Amino acid sequence: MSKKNSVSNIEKIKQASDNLRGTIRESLRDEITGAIREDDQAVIKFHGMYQQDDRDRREERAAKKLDRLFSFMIRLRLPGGFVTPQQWIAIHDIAGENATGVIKITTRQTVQLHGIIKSNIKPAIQAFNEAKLDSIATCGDINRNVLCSSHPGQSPIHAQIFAYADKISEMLMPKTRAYYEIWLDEEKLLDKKDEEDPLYQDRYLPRKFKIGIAIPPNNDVDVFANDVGLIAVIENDELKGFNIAVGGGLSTTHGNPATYARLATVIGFAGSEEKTLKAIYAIATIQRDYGNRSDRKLARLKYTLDKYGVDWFINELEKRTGFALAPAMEYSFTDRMDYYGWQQNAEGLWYYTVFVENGRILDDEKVALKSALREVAKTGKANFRFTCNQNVIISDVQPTDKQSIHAVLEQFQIISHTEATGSVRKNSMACVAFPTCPLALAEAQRYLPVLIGKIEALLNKHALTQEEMIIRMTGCANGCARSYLAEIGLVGTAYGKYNMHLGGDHCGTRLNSIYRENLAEEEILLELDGLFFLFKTERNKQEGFGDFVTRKGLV
Ligand code: SRM
Ligand code: SF4
Repeated sequence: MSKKNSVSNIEKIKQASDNLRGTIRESLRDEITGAIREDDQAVIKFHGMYQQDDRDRREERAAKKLDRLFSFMIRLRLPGGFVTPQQWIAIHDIAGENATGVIKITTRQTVQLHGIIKSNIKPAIQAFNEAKLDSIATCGDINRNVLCSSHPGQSPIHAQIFAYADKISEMLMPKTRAYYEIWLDEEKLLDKKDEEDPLYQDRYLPRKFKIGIAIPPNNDVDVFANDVGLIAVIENDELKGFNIAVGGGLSTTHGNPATYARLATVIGFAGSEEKTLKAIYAIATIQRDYGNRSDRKLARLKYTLDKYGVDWFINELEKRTGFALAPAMEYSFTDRMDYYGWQQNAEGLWYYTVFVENGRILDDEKVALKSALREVAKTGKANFRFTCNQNVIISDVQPTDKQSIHAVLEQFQIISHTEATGSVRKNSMACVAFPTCPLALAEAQRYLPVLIGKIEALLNKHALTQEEMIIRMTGCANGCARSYLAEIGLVGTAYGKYNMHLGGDHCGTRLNSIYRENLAEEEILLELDGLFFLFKTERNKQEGFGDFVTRKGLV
């Protein structure tokens, strides 16, 4: 049968899964292996978990004729990336008791815990539940964690806009009780009608579905990388509504020219909450009904949009919502960086943004970040907000408590750690890659810190250390650290080899393009040395690196 006419295997698994139950219970009971059954590996994603194995130990274990060292990663659902101090302590403890101990902040404003063995998944989920945390729908063919610009000082109405992340997440949650039955021992549903799902039905979406909300002028969420991007339109501190952008997505596949990164297209403006939510829901239904269900490489909304055309899409959206979007309102982005250090919002509350290299919260030889953040949480005087740049904001601190929180941060050298870090490192991001990501071709988060050190030496040589250059690295072409939106993007092609992409802009409105292929470290540094020299000598005043290479036609 031709690939074109047949649905993919994952589609069959979803439909046969009894609303995402699969045989997960049986898989969990099987003590012979640390893995779960193959079909369940697809189903469990909808519960926010991935089966993985330690890739560093594959060879050694294969030589000993041992099974791979299986474990699971759990990703939390945190719309807008917000947790209370009590929830922070719970995450800290669960990471220590059931996982590797590292709390990994993701590029989509949530956290992942890795290395959870099969028998520890249920205790971990139950402990999360006690802290009012869940991992529902953070993976799988469904709406994922909803992003929102994280810096409360950005706008006096930040809280009002931020609330949309939660509303959208709730609206697009699956109706199945599978998560509650399997992990939280809720009684089995007798009447399946109670979980009928008009949105997802029994086939869910053709692919993952991502939504982000940006509050201009900061595009910290990289709004155009989402299937649906909302851009808040604010006039005189009043929320007028949202520009709606559709069809963003970054992933490509090496050697498959049919795949491409695409920025979302702004299709209009929704001037009320009702219209905004209705439009988002309808967009999800269009993707459900028209998305490609045979080739998963071409199943994201961006391909649906390009296949049928933007005009068709707008028409279809109008049919489904019963109203037309208004013409898009003006907006402008100037930035997408985190505002490190102390900031204050319009209500006078204080926020401290801590630099977390590649989102890895742990105590290491450089800084005891994990202990410090637990100490802060123990005071009960600050919330925590994750940013899409993989950092954490100690937030909502009353002016009267600022000094005591500052003292904790000083005691653990978090202030000096954040202040002493150079701007290029502070703006860099890497995805997880080895040893847990099964798709990694090259290192990313374990290697970028070392490479940045060498790039810093080059910047120093060319007197460019103050530049706010955005460098991002991913271990494969999926682009999880949004490397295609970096000024310098390094995309893994093989172990130790990267494609170099150049020319993204500073605010995430231009994709970069490939400059050189399959470079090893030495070649990367050699190329950058030459480019930095040109940049230093031929740039226009105030011109960013990405704009420079684009103007010069270097890519
Ligand atoms: Fe991603 C798959 C990690 C953000 C595009 N991503 C994966 C998996 C789950 C590998 C897998 O399928 O087994 C990685 C788990 C590694 C591990 O060991 O933890 C993984 N992705 C991540 C995270 C943790 C990177 C990070 O270091 O922060 C990010 C988690 C986000 C979250 O909290 O939900 C992460 N992934 C992204 C982004 C960035 C974004 O959304 O802003 C992208 C590009 C944007 C996009 O979606 O187009 C991204 N990840 C992918 C893709 C390609 C999807 C596609 O359209 O083809 C895959 C592979 C897949 O789905 O088949 C993938
Ligand atoms: Fe894994 Fe590739 Fe995503 Fe990196 S970009 S986490 S290597 S899937």
